Amino acid sequence: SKVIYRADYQPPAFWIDSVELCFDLDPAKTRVLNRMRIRRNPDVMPQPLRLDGEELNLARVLVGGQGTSFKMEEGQLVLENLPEGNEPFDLEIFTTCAPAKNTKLMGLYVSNESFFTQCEAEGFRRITYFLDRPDVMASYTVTLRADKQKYPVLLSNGNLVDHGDLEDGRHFAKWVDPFRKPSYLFALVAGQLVCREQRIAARNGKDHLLQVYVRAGDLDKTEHAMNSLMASVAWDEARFGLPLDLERFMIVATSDFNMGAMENKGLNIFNTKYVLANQATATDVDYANIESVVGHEYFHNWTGNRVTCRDWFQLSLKEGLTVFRDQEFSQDLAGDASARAVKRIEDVRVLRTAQFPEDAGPMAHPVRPDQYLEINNFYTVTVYEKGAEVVRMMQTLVGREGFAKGLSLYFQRHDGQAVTCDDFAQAIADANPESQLAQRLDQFKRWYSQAGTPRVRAQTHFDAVSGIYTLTLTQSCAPTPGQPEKQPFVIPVALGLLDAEGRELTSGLHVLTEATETLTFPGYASEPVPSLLRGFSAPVILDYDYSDQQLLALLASDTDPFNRWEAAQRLATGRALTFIRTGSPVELDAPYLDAMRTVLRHPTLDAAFKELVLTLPGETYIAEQLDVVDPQRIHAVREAMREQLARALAAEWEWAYEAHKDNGAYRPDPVSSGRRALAGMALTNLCLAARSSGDAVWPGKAYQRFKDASNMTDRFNALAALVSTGHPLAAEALQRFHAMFKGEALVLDKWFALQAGAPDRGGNILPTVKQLMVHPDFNIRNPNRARSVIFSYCSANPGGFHRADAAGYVFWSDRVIELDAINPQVAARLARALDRWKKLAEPLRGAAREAIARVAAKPDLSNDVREVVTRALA
Ligand code: BAL
Ligand code: ZN
Repeated sequence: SKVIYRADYQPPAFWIDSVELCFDLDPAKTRVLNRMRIRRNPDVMPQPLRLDGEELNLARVLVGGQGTSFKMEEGQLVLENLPEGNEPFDLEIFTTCAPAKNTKLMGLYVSNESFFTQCEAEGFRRITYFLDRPDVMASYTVTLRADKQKYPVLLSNGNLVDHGDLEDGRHFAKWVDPFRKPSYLFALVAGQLVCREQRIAARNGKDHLLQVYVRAGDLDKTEHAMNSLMASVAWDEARFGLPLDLERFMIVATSDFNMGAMENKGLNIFNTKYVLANQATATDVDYANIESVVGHEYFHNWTGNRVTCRDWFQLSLKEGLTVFRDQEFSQDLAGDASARAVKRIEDVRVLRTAQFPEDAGPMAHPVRPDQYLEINNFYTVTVYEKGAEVVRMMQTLVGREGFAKGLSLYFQRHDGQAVTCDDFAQAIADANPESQLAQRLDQFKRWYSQAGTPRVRAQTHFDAVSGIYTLTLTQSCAPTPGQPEKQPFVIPVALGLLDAEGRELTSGLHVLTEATETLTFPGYASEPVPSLLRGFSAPVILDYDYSDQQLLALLASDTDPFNRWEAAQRLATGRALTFIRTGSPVELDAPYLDAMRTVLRHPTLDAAFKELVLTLPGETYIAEQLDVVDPQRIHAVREAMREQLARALAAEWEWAYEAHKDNGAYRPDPVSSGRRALAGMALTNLCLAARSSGDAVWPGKAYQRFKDASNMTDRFNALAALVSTGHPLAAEALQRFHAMFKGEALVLDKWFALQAGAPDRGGNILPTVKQLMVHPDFNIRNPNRARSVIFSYCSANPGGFHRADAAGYVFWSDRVIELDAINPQVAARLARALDRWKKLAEPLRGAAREAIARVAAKPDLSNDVREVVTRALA
């Protein structure tokens, strides 16, 4: 295993024009016959053919129907005696593999007695020997043969061209994909599945068949996924003129899946978590996630599949762009400006709590990385979410119309090709030659090459005599691994100025390109209030010494809803940091509490927006603002702030609960889910206030609601209110919940996660987590279940995880090592939980280092985990 560098990219020495795959499916031993039509790449010096393969048993290799000599080198099958010249030739490879033993869930594996595949990034090589790289695009014909009773449904990419019975109770299906594709988009599914079908007519009148396949018994949970798919098809046509190019589009759900979902051409394979929903089992958040992931995978059909990546360093070409597209899709579906802003705030929250720490830690990498040991480690929030922000900035710079034009040019130029991030940026710029993007394209592309989160420091000055207001913006970016110095970025800064009464005086977009720039605004009688980085117009940290007065003014009346929310975040963060740094008692002041009260009672603000404003910044976000981190102290301060908000606003919470608790028939739309979110938050606050007063009424009401709720959102929120406030009724409610949803794996995941993520009281969570791991329903091999317990504790419960006795870290290192032997991808994700160990206060810092070193010292680690721990210790 060695480090791969972007600079070393070489085009392939051979092309594979077509592939005929024939599978005899059997869990213990599946036979794979692979017939390829291959030719030399005339642009590359003649050299041997090196095919990737992993954990395969090779039975036979034929060239032009004849046996041939071959050798194995570094796991690759090397063929030297191939026909010379540029004529195509046939290569036939016969291998077997063992899907039932495949616990990595990469390549061909068995889940619930069905077969599934996962080939991105490098899983196809676990199915057959191949040029397993995205710039080799071939036409696929796939024949599946299997026992008909056990595997009645046989699916692969494209169109079903033939099927029928065979001897011995077996049957077959033959699929032809009309589009050339890279191997990572190959898929097959075989098993006992049922499906929901929908026929749709596209704008051009063409007929399409949409299908959602699930296990029998889950069909009543497929309506929302199907609706989301239909909405996705309509949206991509309407917004970008991109039609569905397939006669048949299938989604299949599996409960064993490393990622969220996979965009295989015409045969998307999904984690059940992002398909299955009905009101009894799924929350509003689940519904929203399903909509966005179904959209995401569908949008890949153009951005990823029709135009794919030249190499894996270009991953953000498809991922950043497709995340941007799914974010826009969700916003467009959400409706009005307020609902759009709510979605934007949620996206920014993810970016700041997950990506900013990544960008400041040992795994920091550019949106287009320069090197990797294991590509699976680079399916990151940087490549995805920061990549989406980079695309969003392009849209901001060229405008919505200009961006759509740029995307059209991109497809006009590159349809059917494997290309680079440069090609994408060039197309957007070329379609908008007058734009600031086009004029500063090279500088803009530093967003692809430079890691780290830029800081923009704002300083303002008001000259009362001349009436001139000046705003000075200074950008910088801290060093990241391998990048000691950074050049200035192109930073679109949307801004506005308000007067003392909150009226907007001016607004606009300033594109910051120099290290420092000063803007002057003449003609003001009094000092305006600046509203900076509206809508979070760039993925940067904005440093500005806002006064409380300014923040209260922005919260009350900024025309930009994002910055209204941001003002509340700043008010809360500033207070939390003061309590943490000074150790002074947590006492929230009247102006802050009054402002929160006003928001909660506000006559026109939406419930969803109120819920976001009243949610305190997360512990991880607060930790990022500190140089030295004591997670338990952060947790204690945040909890104390929460409790004060609960008590001081008790009357308002009661009003909020009563006013939002009843919502009629369940619908997961933004308005009613916002109301449920606020009602749930109110209930938690009322239980929290009851804890200090000893009052039993609200916990009783929460328990009652938990029992009576007609949907999972209300039921789970009530349960969480009891669990998170540590009320004695929680135990009973948890037991009841488990009994109610015994057969519902995704609901049990919630049950596990709620307990593993609960606020720590005197060190009780780690023992709880250990108990959960011996529960009969726990299974470490199932990624969703492992995440629900182990990740909920190690990655999402800092107060419980960072224990002074280091027992959390010992648990972590044991689990990383245990998981690595089963599923390196999942293990490497868990390994990231200690990314920010260098910031921890002693003795945590030393203990964390020791735990990482303990993992690193283990022989035979996967590349996945080795890369993470090596970088952490560097
Ligand atoms: N391509 C991997 C899963 C996704 O991003 O859609
Ligand atoms: Zn994706």
